[in-house]
Amino acid sequence: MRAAELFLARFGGPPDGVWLAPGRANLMGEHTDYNDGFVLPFALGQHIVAAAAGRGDGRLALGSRQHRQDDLEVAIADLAPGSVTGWAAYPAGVAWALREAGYAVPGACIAIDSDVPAGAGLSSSAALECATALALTELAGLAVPRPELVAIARRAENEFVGVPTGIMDQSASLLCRAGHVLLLDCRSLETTQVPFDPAAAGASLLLIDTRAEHVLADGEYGRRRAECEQAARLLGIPSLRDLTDPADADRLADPVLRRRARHVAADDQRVQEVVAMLNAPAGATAGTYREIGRLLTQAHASLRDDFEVSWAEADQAVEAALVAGALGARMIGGGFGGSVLALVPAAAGDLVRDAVAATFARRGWTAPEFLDAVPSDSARRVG
Ligand code: GAF
Repeated sequence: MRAAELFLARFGGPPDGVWLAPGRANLMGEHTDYNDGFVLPFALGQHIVAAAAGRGDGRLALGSRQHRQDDLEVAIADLAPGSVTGWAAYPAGVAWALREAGYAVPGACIAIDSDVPAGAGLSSSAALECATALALTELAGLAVPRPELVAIARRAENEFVGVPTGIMDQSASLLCRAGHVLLLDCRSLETTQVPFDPAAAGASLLLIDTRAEHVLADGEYGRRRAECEQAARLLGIPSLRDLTDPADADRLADPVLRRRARHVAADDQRVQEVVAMLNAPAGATAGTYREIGRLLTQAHASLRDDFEVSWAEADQAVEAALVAGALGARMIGGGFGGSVLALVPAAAGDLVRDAVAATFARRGWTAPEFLDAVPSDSARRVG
């Protein structure tokens, strides 16, 4: 990517450094993070890249290859929630959140480039926050521990941009390790790196961007959060994390709340099952991945029927992938658009792609995009 060239063109000199932060996919545990539950994401090999230089006048200047018309320059002291909109709200929000956390950010020029497809549900927004957070803190010589940076990036998204997300995406971008999935307990914030290498067992991970753009801010995500909170209140528990048996959701009289609670409890359980299988003393075998595939497909049904966040293109992509030989597949992320993650025997990769593409073509839908998902390292300095 060419963030450094963009920096030169936009700001007239070389950057002091270049940082990148990855997008993420989530193996298991969807809509569990804001219920204090468990998630199992991994970082992708696709990144947001931030080329940046410090400046001492308290101003933040931002440019992006993907949003050329929307350059921005502001005084950090003037930043307040709502004061910046559009893509620049994410990096500006990080400068604001750092300031709110008591860190002095002297100012910076930042040029952004990306190969994380936007709107694909792969957390390009969290990656933008995390690349900015690393650049701003390292330029200012601030040693902020990663877990604190996660919280700062999330605060930028929740309070400055105004999107009520959980903590999964920023955690994935800042804490994941190549060849692993990250087990995150969203209540204690304890993290465990779990070895995850489907290639060693003859399988691979395929992301299918359904090209139905996903928008978290449109109200459905917030509505799901509110429903979960109400379900927990009615069940007399602090959060749905505490519903350890999905069958206990039957105590809820309201059928919608019952379904929401059942999904969350069942997905928390599926996270634990996948982790137990990956950590089995015998190591992960082809059989392990077949079983993980089965759980993926089960999770899709739960997201579609109980949590009701799936969309037509995702349902069809899952179905076509399974018919063509995938071990399992499910929608990932917030829902209502974005991507499907399929676990595929290496030999069936082309068949699955062709089958999904043909299904979309038959329905006259925009052709899907395919991406190999390789569990990769978290955010870092690269120049
Ligand atoms: C989005 C949110 F940003 C995450 O916090 C998480 O809730 C996810 O949807 C659903 O699991 O990516």
